Amino acid sequence: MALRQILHHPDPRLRTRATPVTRFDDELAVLIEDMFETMYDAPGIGLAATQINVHRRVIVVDVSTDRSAPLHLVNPELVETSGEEEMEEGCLSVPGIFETVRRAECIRVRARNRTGQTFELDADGLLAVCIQHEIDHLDGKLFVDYLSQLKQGRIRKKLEKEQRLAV
Ligand code: GNR
Ligand code: NI
Repeated sequence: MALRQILHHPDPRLRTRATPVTRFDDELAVLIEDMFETMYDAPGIGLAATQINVHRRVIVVDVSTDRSAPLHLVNPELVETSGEEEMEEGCLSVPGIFETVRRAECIRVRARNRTGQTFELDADGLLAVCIQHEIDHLDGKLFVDYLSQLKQGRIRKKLEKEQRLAV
């Protein structure tokens, strides 16, 4: 197992559209293990492979407070959504920024597990928000994209400045 480095906005690699997984092999199992380790270490409630510069459609999620609900989804697809909900979001790739985003309240997601078996999952609340946030990452999208241009500009400047100071 290994910790992987998380890319930070405005890194252009976060804008990559991930491609579907076709081989359910040991390399995939290792990727998923590393993603859990990296997510728990951060700590965060979700992580998309995009964030560690692996452009394959894989996400991990655990919205519990005691690491008791790990979920991994390979090639996740929203098959149904309903309602609307606003929640304050953060992102490990946009550190220190927390803003309200409107998303679907209830979702049904279809995905495969690490051995390639298909399953469906119904989610609402924080889990539904988190899964939508992670699927966005796989499409090269960040939660800040939903904010006004003014806010997006301020956030970009703040993070660019922090990254200049960090080197
Ligand atoms: O740790 C995270 N918390 C969070 C809070 C509200 C909405 C979404 C999230 S996901 C985030 C981890 C992350 O960046 N995943 O991509
Ligand atoms: Ni994120």
